Amino acid sequence: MTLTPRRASSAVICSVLSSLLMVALMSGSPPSQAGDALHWKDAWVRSMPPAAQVTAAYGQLMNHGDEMITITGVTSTVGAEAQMHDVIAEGDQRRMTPLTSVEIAPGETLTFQPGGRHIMLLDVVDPPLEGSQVELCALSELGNRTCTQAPIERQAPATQNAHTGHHH
Ligand SMILES: [Cu+2]
Repeated sequence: MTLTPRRASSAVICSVLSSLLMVALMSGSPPSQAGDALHWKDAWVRSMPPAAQVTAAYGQLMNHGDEMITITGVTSTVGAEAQMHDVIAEGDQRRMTPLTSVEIAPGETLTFQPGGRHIMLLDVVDPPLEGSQVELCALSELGNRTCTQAPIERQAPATQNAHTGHHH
């Protein structure tokens, strides 16, 4: 008669222990070197007509590290605010939707490009001239900033390895 309750309580202990183990595994990730692992490539900002207040920035963010990097925001010296946007199809319509965070797996590249994911620069009061450079930074979940100088261009600049599709 005592076997049944004993079994039951050891089963409870076992499930408590395994959920404690789960918590330990999930929160015990080692410190990340995300600040050094992330690199910008081919960033550029679309030039804007004099009265415009909004433009977009593009480029690639490469994760050269061996851990997932979560991008939680972007900043720029142009505009009061920068947002990451995705473009989603809704029937025949294509609509922009803000991205609060984007994960970049080890060895992967996050691409911001016309027609796809892009960076929106909002509330621009003094549009930068074509040919000038502006700063673009990506912020990671761990608080790292990865910045680049992005030229103001009318259209996507030609890239040196556009046809190889291989970086590294
Ligand atoms: Cu947008």
